[in-house]
Amino acid sequence: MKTMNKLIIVVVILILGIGGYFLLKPERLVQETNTFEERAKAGYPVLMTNQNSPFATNDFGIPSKVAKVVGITTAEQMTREIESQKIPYFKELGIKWARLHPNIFGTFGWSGVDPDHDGRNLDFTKQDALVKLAQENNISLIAAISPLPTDTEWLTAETYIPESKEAYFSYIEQLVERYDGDGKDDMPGLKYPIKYWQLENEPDLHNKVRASRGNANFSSPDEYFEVLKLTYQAVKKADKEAKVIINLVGIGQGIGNTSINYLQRLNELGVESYYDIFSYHVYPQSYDTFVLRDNLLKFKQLIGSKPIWITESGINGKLGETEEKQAAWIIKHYVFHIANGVKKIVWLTLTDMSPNVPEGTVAKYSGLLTFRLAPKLSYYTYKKMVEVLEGSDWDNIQIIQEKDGIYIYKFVKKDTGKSVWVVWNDNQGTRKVRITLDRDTKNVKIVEAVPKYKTGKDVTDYDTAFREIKANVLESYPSQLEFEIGNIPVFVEEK
Ligand SMILES: [Ca+2]
Ligand SMILES: [Ca+2]
Repeated sequence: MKTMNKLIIVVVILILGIGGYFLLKPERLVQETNTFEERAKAGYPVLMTNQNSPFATNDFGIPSKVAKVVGITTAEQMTREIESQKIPYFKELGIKWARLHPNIFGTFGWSGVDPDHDGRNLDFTKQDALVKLAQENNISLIAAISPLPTDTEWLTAETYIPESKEAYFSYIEQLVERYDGDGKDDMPGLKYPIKYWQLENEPDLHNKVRASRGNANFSSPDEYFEVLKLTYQAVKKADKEAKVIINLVGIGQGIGNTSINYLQRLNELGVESYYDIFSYHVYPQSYDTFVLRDNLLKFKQLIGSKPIWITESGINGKLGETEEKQAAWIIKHYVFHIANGVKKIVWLTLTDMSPNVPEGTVAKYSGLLTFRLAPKLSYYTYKKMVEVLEGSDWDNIQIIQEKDGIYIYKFVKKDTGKSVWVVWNDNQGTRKVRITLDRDTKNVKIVEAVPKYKTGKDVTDYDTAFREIKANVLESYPSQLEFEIGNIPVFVEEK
């Protein structure tokens, strides 16, 4: 703090009494505290206990279509619905992050807070309710910004680029300012600020769909870049620390190289100066790890050193596929990506989609619960995964093996220093694997990551639902562990 400023504060405080201190404190401190730690000490909002957890789901808000069907029109109704239908599962699964899609009821997209699009008199009633509900339940939010937030707008809008750039800029600036937790114009009672803002959901897919209907420019890379530049500048103006996330639909799912071509064009335009985190979606039509690897490498080649998040993911569990396959894939998907540098992975949905959704819809059966809220095997596997891996040192994961269809990774728990290996086998039939234990490891427990039943309905006791595997300890130093593995991933935990 400059001496002159200090002097002015002291003088004002002397004149106004202690009220003068509170009058001046927020603004002064805001200017000078740049880190979360400093702000915590200064008594400002912090969200950082959750910060590094990679486990997230998209399913905290209510999709606007669903809200319409069940008749939700107010913030109170929305809150009650989320409290009863979603929060209990977030808690039991141990998930601390939620990403808010732009199409939810109470969206952070432009129409959600400023329906007349003039950048003035923003109404945050529904957004505040979402933020309050999240922080009361120890959930941190990733929100999506969009010039066109509703389901139908991107299908029919004439232009993607905001008519008034000033109004759009003002919407973003006020939005970010309200939830950044710097003490200036914050939501009253804000404890967990929003520091991650994703611009738009799958703009490349929107472009592809609109092109097929005769408007090839709509949401093109050039248009997205235009909006991104505005967005990035407005976000940073309100909050230097905030991170801007760009998003693409991903590879596969019958959309070929749409995302790759789109990203190449964005790169030509100079996109790297206008985002902090790259994100894409993962809905493969294969349960094999090499597909995940192939897609990740393709994107990595195009984004330099930017961090990567996966902001939606799921696997269909197509009709006729087993619950076991879906559950096993969750482990492969999370562990492979986390070990290869992906910092957050958002699971699309807690529950399967409504029976009215057409068969073949890419994520219809990707829920952890059935549409009737019965836990599937994947529910217990997700819970187990969070239980075993949460609190790992995420910057210190060893890739032991990624070849011959065998994948072995080693995590270290930050609080105890104990190791956890995750192992799976993508080959048909069983394979023998060997892992070398740490020098001081005495006991390990090997547990399958998927319950030993056919469906989640058969699981009556979580604690005894997972099969333990016996291993041979080979005469060597450090000890080696040898065991057989089929198509269910296992955790090897140091005890
Ligand atoms: Ca307005
Ligand atoms: Ca603020």
